[in-house]
Formats: sequence, C-alpha cells, structure tokens
Amino acid sequence: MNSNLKYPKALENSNSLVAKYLTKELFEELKDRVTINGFTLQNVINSGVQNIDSGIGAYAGDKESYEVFAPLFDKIIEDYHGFKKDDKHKTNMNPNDLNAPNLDIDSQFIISTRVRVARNIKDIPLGTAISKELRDKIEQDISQTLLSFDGELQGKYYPLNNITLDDRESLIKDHFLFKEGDRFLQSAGLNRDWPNARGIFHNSDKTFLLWINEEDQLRIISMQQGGDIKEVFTRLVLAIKKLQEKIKFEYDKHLGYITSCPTNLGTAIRASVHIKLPNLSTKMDEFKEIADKYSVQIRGIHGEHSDSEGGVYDISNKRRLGVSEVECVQDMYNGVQALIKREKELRNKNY
Ligand code: ADP
Ligand code: DAR
Repeated sequence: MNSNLKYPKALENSNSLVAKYLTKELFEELKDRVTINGFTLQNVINSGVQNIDSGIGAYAGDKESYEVFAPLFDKIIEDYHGFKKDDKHKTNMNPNDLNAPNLDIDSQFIISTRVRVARNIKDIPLGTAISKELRDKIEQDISQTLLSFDGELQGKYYPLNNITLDDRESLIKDHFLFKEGDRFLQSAGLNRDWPNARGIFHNSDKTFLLWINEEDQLRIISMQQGGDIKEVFTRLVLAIKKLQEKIKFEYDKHLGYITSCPTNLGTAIRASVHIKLPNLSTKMDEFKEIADKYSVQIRGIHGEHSDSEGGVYDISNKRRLGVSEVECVQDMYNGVQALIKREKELRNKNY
C-alpha cells in the first residue's frame, strides 16, 4: 500500500498531458498499483513531476505499464496520437508501396534524410525499469547479433565507454550519435549507470546505425546525404528484417511496438529530412500552416528541444500510431514536397 503517497503539487503548475489527465481522483485510484516489474505510478510520472515543462510527463516501465496504468496512459495516447482504446494499429513496411521519387535530385534543398524506428526486447523491462545486469546482457546480445551482418549492413560496435570525448562530440555534431540523456530521461530512470551498456553500431559509410540502450533498447537508423527517401527507407526495412530473424521485439496488437515514451508507440518511426528553406522560413505562419496540413513536425537540427541552425530545419512525420510505416514516411514525403513547392514559388517571386 502506498497510502502515504500524496498528489504531487508540482503538477498544478504544469501543462503536461500527465497534469491534464491525472486528476486527484485518478491519482487515488492508481497510486497503489504496481507492474510485475515493480513499476509504480510514481515511477510513471516522475519525469513530469521533476520537469513541469514536460509536454507529456509519463514513461512506461514495461509493456504491462500500459495495461496497469491504462486509465492514465489511454487518455495521454488519445490526446497525443488521436488513437482511441478500441482503435487498431496497422503495419506495412513494403518500400514498393511508398510513392517517393527523389524530390531534390540536384540537392538544392534537402541536406540529409534519416528514418529510424525504436524497438524494445520482448518480455524484458524497458530502460526505465531494467536492471543493470539485464541492460548489460542486452548490449552483449545485440552487439553479438550485429557482428553477423554483412554487405551494406556490415559494421562495427562502439561501446560508449570506449569512445573518447572528442569522438563522441564529433559523432553528435554530425548527427550520428545520441546526446547524453537529458533531464527528462534522467528523471525517468533512463540514464541509470550511464554510459555503461550504451553504444553505437554503424557501417563504414554511417548509413546504417544502431543505438543500444538509449531511450529505447534499440534505435535502428538508416540515413544518408540528399533526398532519396525511398532508398533510406528500403535500407531501414532490410536492417529491421535481419534483426527480426534473431530478436523478438515487444509488440501489442493495439499499441504496436512498445516504447518507453508513449509518443513513440505504434510504428515507433520518425522519418526526417534536414532541409534549407531560406524563403519560407521568413514566413513562419505559412511554414507552420503547411506543416500542420501535412501532419509534419518542424524541429531544430539536433532533434528535440533544439533550434534551427543556418536556416536548416528538421521536418518529420507527426503520426506514428494507428498508421503504417509506409503511411508515416509518405506523410513526411508529401509534407516536404509541399514545402519545397512553396519555397520555389517564393524564391521565384523574389527574383
Ligand atoms: P529521435 O529519433 O529520438 O526522434 P531526434 O529526432 O531527436 O531523435 O534526432 C536524433 C539525432 O538524429 C539528432 O542528432 C538529429 O540531429 C539527428 N537527425 C534527425 N534527423 C536527421 C536528418 N534528417 N539528417 C541528419 N541527422 C538527423
Ligand atoms: N521530453 C518528454 C518526452 C517528449 C517526447 N520525446 C521523447 N520521447 N524523446 C516530455 O514529456 O516532454
């Protein structure tokens, strides 16, 4: 029993989805619940309580968290994804179903393209609740599996412990490596024992990369310079299929691929381009209007909570649950196509 647990007053000053939906009544209903891995309501909301500027404020400790704390998570999921309790997720990773001829053959606008998915290992607690021993085992098992990859996917695993600070900073600057977990991840328990059992695998061209034990246990990444979105997606699907031959991922027929943060549920995919839009970025209202119309997000070039640099923006799909992987990548493609069309019109008008 956790009867001495009191409703966190900090939430009264927050605009997060946890603050919005965790009423005092719901808090009383959920405060004594705990998952099979010992994850409590306090664990679920700690990030949102410690960081009142959170957008969401909640993390799951395991697949069961989404069932045990469903009265809270279901509301967060419906608000963020527009996905209701009885809705069904779907999947389609067939690149042939993606209609995406290269939008920028002469590289006037798109600097680089990246498509990533998050995955977690079936029947293992998420990074928020995992033990050091199990996290170490995940690193060993996944890096061992990757050693068998050949052809374009052949590469090398670099444990974070063995990467010098200079090399880490250079890999982060060049967008290949994750930044050290921010305060949101810290409060969610995702930075425990950092940097042990964290690392990056990549091929010699750094077009196929895999992060181990960051926010999720795997971040499977395909990326390259230029705007050939279909080629990037095709490589990602090849890597996912190869990994699935050896590893079982946590999946739910309603929520799709299970992730520590509810914003990544479903396909757990982010398809993005880094793009130069010097004219459209002087008309941010119009820029945002086009982005909203095509369900794409405008972000800075170092991902979450970062700023645009040199007029370069990160444009990525907003939808990822209740839609297929092909639909998410198509969303991004269609949004980028509309942004480039408008950029060209404004550029021609200015000449
Ligand atoms: P997540 O995959 O968790 O959403 P972010 O979007 O925050 O991660 O990006 C993680 C890293 O990948 C950041 O350093 C970001 O700069 C880099 N990145 C994202 N999209 C691209 C892209 N299209 N080209 C190059 N780097 C990218
Ligand atoms: N910063 C946390 C998580 C938002 C989604 N981003 C992730 N999962 N990286 C928040 O609640 O704002």
